[in-house]
Amino acid sequence: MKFIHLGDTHIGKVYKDETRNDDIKLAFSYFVNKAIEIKPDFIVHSGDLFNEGFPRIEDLIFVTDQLMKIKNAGIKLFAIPGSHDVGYGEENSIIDIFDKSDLLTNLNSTKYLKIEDNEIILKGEKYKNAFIAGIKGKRTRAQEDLFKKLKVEMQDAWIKIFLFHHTISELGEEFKDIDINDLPKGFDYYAAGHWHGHKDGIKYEKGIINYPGSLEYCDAFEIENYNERGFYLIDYDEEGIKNIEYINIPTKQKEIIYLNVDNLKASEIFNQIILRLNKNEGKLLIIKLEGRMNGFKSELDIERIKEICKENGYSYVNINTSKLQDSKSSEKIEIKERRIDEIEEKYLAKKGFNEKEIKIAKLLMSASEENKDSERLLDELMKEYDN
Ligand SMILES: [Mn+2]
Repeated sequence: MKFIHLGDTHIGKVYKDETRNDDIKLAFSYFVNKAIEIKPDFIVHSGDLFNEGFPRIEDLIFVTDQLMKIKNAGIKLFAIPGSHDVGYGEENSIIDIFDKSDLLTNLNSTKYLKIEDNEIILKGEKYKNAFIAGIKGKRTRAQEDLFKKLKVEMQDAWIKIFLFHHTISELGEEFKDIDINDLPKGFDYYAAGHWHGHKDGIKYEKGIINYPGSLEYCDAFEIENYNERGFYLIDYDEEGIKNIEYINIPTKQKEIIYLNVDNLKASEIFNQIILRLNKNEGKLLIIKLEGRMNGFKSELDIERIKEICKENGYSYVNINTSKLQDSKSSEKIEIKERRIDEIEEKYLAKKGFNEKEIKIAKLLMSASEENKDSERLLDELMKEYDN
């Protein structure tokens, strides 16, 4: 018998650039076709099916169509709400609409989850000799309480699967939002979501934890830093897990251009970038500018550069100037700023804020200095908050 594990599909308005949102949908429909071809006994989705709690109608229609295909192929889909689609008030989720229309099973609907004073009782579902249970993600920071109060009504099965949507310190101490030991024990396969990288084979008790990562890159950072995108296919029999395979989702090719602009004028930077471009058919392009340019950032015609990139065939262009300095920022002020920055960081750390919270605070503090537009700031804040 076999099942598929995927997560973080983020259908919706992830990018301002709609071509990327279409790429994300393309990855999902590729997945659905592939899954129908594989014909597993069932599929588990570890959260963030949608990018927002209130998706656009077009996104709802798209997902409905795709889930219908899975259903018509006779494949059952089990899911938990992720931090993005958990819904406001964290009571109901967009996932419930699909649960009620029988296109998926929300493992956290009232049928499976009972919240009492001191206990959270979690029932799972026995299906095709597998026991499947899971706990939803949270929009706010995970309450360790929730996991400590969790009582799973375990059932005997060939394989026991637990779905969750949180990060653990095995991904890096700074990213952790729950302690690995708070996860319920006794499962064979922990289908994890929330972490958009791809990390498999984390050992826990007698089981393993797998993070498939996002099905498509969800921002410029992911394009630059992550390589494989995909999902897991797990074979099992009466003795448990037999084999696990990571199956790739084809994404667009990417190109990253790193450029040191020390002492270059805006026109020279412009020319250097243009020289590095290649004719192509739809590549994703990230341009990272570093160093201190001669002149001012405002002299760089970012929009014109993007236009020329598109003319060369690139389907998506991101120009990262966060490490670009110009003649405005004098050395002395910079050193002073850096020291204040460090002091603020140490102060906040002493106050018991975690790294994520410090990052958000720093973003807010930098907002007035850099004159960030409110939408971009909100985007960055949400990213820090959610991912
Ligand atoms: Mn996610």
